[in-house]
Amino acid sequence: MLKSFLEGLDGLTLECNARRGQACSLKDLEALRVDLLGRKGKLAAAMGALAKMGPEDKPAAGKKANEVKAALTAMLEARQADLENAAAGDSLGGFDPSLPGRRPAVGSLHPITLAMQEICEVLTGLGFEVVSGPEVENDWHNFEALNMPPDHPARDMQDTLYISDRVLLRTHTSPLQVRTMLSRKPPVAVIAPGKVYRRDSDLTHTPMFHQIEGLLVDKHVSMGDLRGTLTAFVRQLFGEKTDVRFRPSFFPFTEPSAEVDISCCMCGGAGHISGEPCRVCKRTGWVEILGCGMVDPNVYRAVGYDPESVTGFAFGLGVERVAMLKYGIGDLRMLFENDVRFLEQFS
Ligand code: 2NL
Repeated sequence: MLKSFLEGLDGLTLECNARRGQACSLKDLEALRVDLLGRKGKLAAAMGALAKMGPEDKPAAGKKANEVKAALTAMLEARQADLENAAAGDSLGGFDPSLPGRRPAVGSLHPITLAMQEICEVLTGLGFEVVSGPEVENDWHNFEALNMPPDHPARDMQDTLYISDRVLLRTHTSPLQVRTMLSRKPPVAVIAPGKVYRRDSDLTHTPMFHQIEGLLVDKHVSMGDLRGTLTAFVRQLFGEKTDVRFRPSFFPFTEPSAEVDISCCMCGGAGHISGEPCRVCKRTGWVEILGCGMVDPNVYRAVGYDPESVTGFAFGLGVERVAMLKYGIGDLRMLFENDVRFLEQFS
């Protein structure tokens, strides 16, 4: 009799513990309290058995009944406190499930990629088509076809990264244009963006850098076309107010050749900013932006074009230089260190 009475009370404790977690409102909890502790509840029913017990069992049974009543009351009160806190917005130790989630960190494009994309967008808008090809090249596509004979100084081991006697890492993207001319008849209007490699490494040179070259070959292409095309290009890239000047220069693969300067985008061509000398253009008001020229007839001969019936222009520019000018980056090394604090400014 006593044993089953005590077991029944333990069962009541277990039941209360299980059911209080399922009570999700104060109303649910009150219903549970009435079911267990109410006047006609399960504990009251157990107490009915206590009255019928003999005097030898009554003290132990009564003591247990009081303990269970206290335990049930405490459990229900704890659950009530939880539910009241939840209603006040402070459930689960300050966790507020209605707050927005944390956004995962989102990366950004590298400034070189950004500059590359922007340059290609302007040039494709002017009618050029993007071509690509191998970074490992042979001597003929990289030098010979470009009017750079075997004794040309640029072929020196000092300047070029050779893989073997005749195989090398391309030193410019011109071999892409050579390959295009070999596989297509004129007219040709292509741009060749990509990585290029030189045996050079200091404050202002990296062994790998990025270049974009352009080539237009057709009948009756003139130096005036070159000037107009490149002026339109740099004005779209650096702003319509940009001044442009062409200086005579030399490249083995073009004749005549020129270098193009634009009015300094830092100081607006003044050479100084509020009295201080401009560090971008070194007080000259101009910055060099690309090299260009009319394609040398020897290049046409190498690729099987008739130099008597076609003319064309070509140009090349360094992407790192454009990125530094456009985004005001003062140090080339910033572009290669991959410091996240630098890179995340381009998102
Ligand atoms: C520079 C100068 C230049 C070219 C690249 C070229 C390509 C072919 C034929 C003729 Cl297939 N020319 N490319 C021409 C003039 C200049 O680049 O300063 N680049 C950073």
